[in-house]
Formats: sequence, structure tokens, C-alpha cells
Amino acid sequence: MKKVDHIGIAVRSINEVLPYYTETLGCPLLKIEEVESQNVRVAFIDAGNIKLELLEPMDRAGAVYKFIEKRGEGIHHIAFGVDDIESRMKELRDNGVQLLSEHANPGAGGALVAFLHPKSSNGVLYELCEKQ
Ligand code: CMX
Repeated sequence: MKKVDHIGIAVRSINEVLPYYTETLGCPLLKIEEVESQNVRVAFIDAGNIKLELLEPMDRAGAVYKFIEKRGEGIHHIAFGVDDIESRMKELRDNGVQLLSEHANPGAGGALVAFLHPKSSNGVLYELCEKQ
């Protein structure tokens, strides 16, 4: 893995939590966008050497809505930045890791993303993320 690119944090409402990040913690807002393929609205926060990705469910269909209903708000995933995501996926699959999709999919910021099942990673949802 090249580095940790960002940490995903599930929230019920970006608008409600944003002042905590930007004013109380003093971390700048980088951008807000909708990721329809994942049913989420996301806000990227600049936390110095890493980004925080606030994830707000857009409806009741997606993984983040289910996560909040079951476990409440909080840390949702850790995203590794990688080169050549399809090769990394194949290597992981060959090593017995369960991936949540056959191929990488479009994610926030135009990146290609793929997820490792938390059952394969001792309870942590990891994302692979390749910037285009
Ligand atoms: N971190 C750790 N464990 C998690 C988890 C998470 N984020 N989400 C679910 N789990 C655990 C659950 O606690 C549950 O464990 P137990 O069986 O021990 O109770 C197990 O995984 C199954 O969870 P579930 O609630 O039944 O949910 P599903 O199996 O339907 O879905 C998962 C789980 C990981 C397959 C689904 O959340 C998924 O496909 N995630 C990848 C996509 C995603 O998260 N997209 C949102 C982010 C998008 C972005 O970054 O832009």
C-alpha cells in the first residue's frame, strides 16, 4: 500500500457535524460531492497529513445508512492509496482476502475504489483507492 489516503467517518448529517471539523478542530473543508454509486454525500476534510471523508447516507438503501442504523455514527473505513488497483485486487484475492466486488468501481473524486470485507480483515472495512 502506498499510504493511507483517507479515513471514512459515517455521519447522519454533514451539515450538522461540519462546524465541529472546520471551526472547533480548525480543519479546512476541501469539497463536498455526491457519490451516487455508493448512495452517499461526502465531505473531504483536510486533517494535515491525511483526509477525513465524512459519509452521509443519501437514502435508506446504501451501506452507510445500514452501518449507522446498526452501529451508530463513527469510523466506517480506512482507505489505502494504491497504484494499479486491479493488480492489487488480484494479489489480495490470491491470498484469500474476500473483496466486495469483482472489479474496481468509480468512487469519490473520480477515483477507482474497491473494498475488502471486514470479515477478512479482523473487523476493519478497508478500501483500496486509485486516483485517476
Ligand atoms: N466496519 C466494520 N465492520 C462492518 C462494517 C464496517 N464499516 N460494516 C459492516 N460491518 C460488519 C457488521 O458489523 C457485521 O458483523 P457481524 O456479522 O459480526 O454483526 C458484518 O460486517 C455484516 O454487516 P451487515 O450490517 O449485515 O452488512 P452487510 O453484510 O449487508 O454489508 C458490507 C457489510 C461491508 C459488505 C457493506 O457495508 C459494503 O458493501 N461496504 C462497502 C461499500 C461501502 O461501504 N460504501 C460506502 C463508502 C463509500 C465511499 O467511501 O465513497
